[in-house]
Amino acid sequence: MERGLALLGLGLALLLLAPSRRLASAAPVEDGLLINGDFETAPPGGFVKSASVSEGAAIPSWTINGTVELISAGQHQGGMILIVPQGDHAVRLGNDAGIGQVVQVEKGSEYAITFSAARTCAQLESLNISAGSVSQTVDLQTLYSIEGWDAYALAFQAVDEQASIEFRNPGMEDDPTCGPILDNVAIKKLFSPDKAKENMVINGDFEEGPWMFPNTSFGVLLPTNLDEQTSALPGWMIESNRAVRFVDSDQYTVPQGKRAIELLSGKEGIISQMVETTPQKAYTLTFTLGSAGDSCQPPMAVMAFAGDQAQNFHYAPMGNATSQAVNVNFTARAERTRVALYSVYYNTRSDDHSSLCGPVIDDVRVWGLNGAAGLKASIGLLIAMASVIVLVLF
Ligand SMILES: [Ca+2]
Repeated sequence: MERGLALLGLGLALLLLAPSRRLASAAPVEDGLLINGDFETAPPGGFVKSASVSEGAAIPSWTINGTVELISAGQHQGGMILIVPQGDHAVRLGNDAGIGQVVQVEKGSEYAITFSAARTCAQLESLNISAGSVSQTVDLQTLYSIEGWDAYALAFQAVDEQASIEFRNPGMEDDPTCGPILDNVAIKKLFSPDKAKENMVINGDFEEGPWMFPNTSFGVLLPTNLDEQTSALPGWMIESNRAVRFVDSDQYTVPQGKRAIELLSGKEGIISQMVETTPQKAYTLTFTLGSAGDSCQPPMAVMAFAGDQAQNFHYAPMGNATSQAVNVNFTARAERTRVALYSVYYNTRSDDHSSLCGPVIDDVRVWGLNGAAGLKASIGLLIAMASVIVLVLF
């Protein structure tokens, strides 16, 4: 009898333990759209077609705080049609209102959040994003594309097994319906690529970065990020107050691989990296300078900094090429050397003068000139091949 009770107790204990164990071992979030990250899942009562602000309306999979409204494509407000970046629905955040979702993550790992945002009618519109280790406010004043919305990305480090991702409108407008619009929220776990043996630049080919939806045509903007440890573009910092654009080969002309960076904002969009160097040693910085194939109006040029050298390069490819290789020689003065690039001009597209564009950069490398091991290796290979030929012939 006692044994029976003990077994019953054990069974109950196991039953009670089971759900919490399952919760603790929940799989981390997968790369891509968050659950209902596009706000296309209908709320319990269905989508309501009206411009009225619905206080506390339920939005599946999201928790909301303050006045958050589900808006529909084609919805009017005053004399303006509200912009829905993707599909038929998005949300608009009222004064001091927020929306959030908790995701399972791997503690210590870095993640990038990609989202689309549009402004409505406020004078100074911005969106605050907090997740894990970061809280950052993205300024929505500068419109980079004529569509009226842009995709942005920023990174955070997971400080726990769960991360609460929250978007908040920090504004306090007289008209509470003048808040930013949010859509298409996605996540991607970031990997920092290993440093290649003969290239001191990490992620110099820009192949690692935030999530990009395959069918969005405007790339992803990377706003200011002065923390090289937690960057949506691993290894790189985005200096100054404007964004650069992460582009992919589905929509743009990319010099190498699948991804590259388009420098959009003149001197206000600088990307930089501190690379390891040996003092007094000679190095060369090389990169590919190209056109994104987005009808960007010339002239296009890039200013490149490497240590104490600064040089600008005009985009002038040979023949039908869409990119050219350029290099800057420098002597390192310290154990870390800053490499930085920005666009010399403020360019816009020839087909619409409102969308910002600029030169594309890719395949950034820094290597030591003294120990040109790569060159030695290829010479060695050539000698070896010549010897084989000589042996075969004679
Ligand atoms: Ca690339």
